[in-house]
Amino acid sequence: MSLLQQLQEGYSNGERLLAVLIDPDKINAQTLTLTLANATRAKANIVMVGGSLVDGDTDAAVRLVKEQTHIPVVLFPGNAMHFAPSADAIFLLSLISGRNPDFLIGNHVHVAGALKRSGIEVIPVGYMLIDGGVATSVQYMSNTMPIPSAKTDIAVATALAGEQLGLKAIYLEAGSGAANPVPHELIAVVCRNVTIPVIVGGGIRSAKQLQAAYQAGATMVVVGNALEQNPELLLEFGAR
Ligand code: 1GP
Repeated sequence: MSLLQQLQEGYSNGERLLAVLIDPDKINAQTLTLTLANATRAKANIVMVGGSLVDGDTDAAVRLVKEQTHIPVVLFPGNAMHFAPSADAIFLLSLISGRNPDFLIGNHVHVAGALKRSGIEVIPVGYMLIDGGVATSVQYMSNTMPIPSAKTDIAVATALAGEQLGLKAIYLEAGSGAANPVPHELIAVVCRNVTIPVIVGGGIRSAKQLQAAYQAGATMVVVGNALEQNPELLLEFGAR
């Protein structure tokens, strides 16, 4: 079964899927080993590798992760340069909350041939930045404004447009290290209005916040920053 099929099945069955995000620039060998061991114990469904600013070698990071875990690795690219053929799949992000053509289609054109030649699974995702209370790297790097977190009508219309364009999932992103995760109400109203899986990430630091995102209807929740600081947190995320 492809990863997209797993995501869709998770959506249909109301499963609570978990993604662990690894930033290739912040890999510390000891923390990585512990994080991946805990990810297995917490039954994480995927390991995402990437970020909005990656300076190092993404493919080397993916290979390092794959040496240590059987959990599928999905690329989370900040731009076309972050393609790594050794990953199992890529979230091909179209930044539909923004109006920067480079992140809607430009980078995709640059990497399209390499993606096709590699045979990697491509999962087209509508990526939506939601204001998380602080300016985040992804806002700066993409030169786009997030949707204000109280403007649920704009979020719903954007997510619907993404679904109507044929994107296979919606990613509600408060930004890595956000002060506030995507609000429960916004997740809930988006989930009520689309019929594709919703992925939620950014600023999730506790089991309570994780549960809140699932209760609001998220099919998959992404956690990164908090695990860099404390990989043991993953053990609390196992009983979700
Ligand atoms: C960021 O959604 C992811 O792109 C995860 O965010 O690092 O804040 O968990 P955190």
